[in-house]
Amino acid sequence: MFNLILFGPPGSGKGTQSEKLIRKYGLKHLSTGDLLRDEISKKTILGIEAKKFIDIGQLVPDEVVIGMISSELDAHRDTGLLFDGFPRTQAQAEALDKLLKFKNSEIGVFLSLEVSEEELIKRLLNRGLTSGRTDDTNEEKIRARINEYRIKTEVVADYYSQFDKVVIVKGEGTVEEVFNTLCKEIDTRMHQK
Ligand code: B4P
Repeated sequence: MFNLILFGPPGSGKGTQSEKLIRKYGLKHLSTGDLLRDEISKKTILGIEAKKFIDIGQLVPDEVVIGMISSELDAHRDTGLLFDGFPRTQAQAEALDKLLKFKNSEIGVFLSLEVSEEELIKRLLNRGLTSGRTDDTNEEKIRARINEYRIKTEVVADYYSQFDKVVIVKGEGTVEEVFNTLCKEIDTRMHQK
């Protein structure tokens, strides 16, 4: 079983690339953003709580996200997993390690997409024109999300680099170009196993 983390700032293309990667490698897609938006649309207690944070560009509290991921892992015990947008804090990374150890599994590779701040803002404002996502509607919220990423999320890459799992990938270029680079990195790591 091969598990991977797709990492990067908001708008770096995690969701876009995940869709293609799960099809190619037969992985189960675990996007905490999608899971949270699903809870919000169903107006569950978890969704109502999460919405307060997402609407102002902040991260949802760790305990909410970790509880949600733990149930998802239980539901997909035997599938290779692609983590998209998770972990986003060091506490989430440590919790994920514990959960995977318990399943006798581990992360195969941590792929980090790099995109300039101006390009991120351009992409998200553009997505906001059609997505209906409250967190994509204006530049101030988008900058708040990027700021959360710099303060709370970037440290997650340092955490995984101590296990020699991190590969930095250029996230600019066409979707197909980025996809081909990601596939090359995954194929190399998969064949090392
Ligand atoms: P997410 O749903 O994870 O999404 P994202 O960071 O906004 O975007 P992503 O990187 O997936 O970009 P995409 O491919 O769509 O998070 C949303 C919010 O949920 C967070 O801010 C947070 O509040 C909360 N949350 C989620 N997980 C959490 C966690 N673990 N802990 C706490 N809170 C959590 O691409 C963006 C746009 O760029 C698209 O329009 C796409 O078409 C375009 N694009 C993609 N690749 C391109 C390319 N190569 N060239 C040009 N455009 C491209």
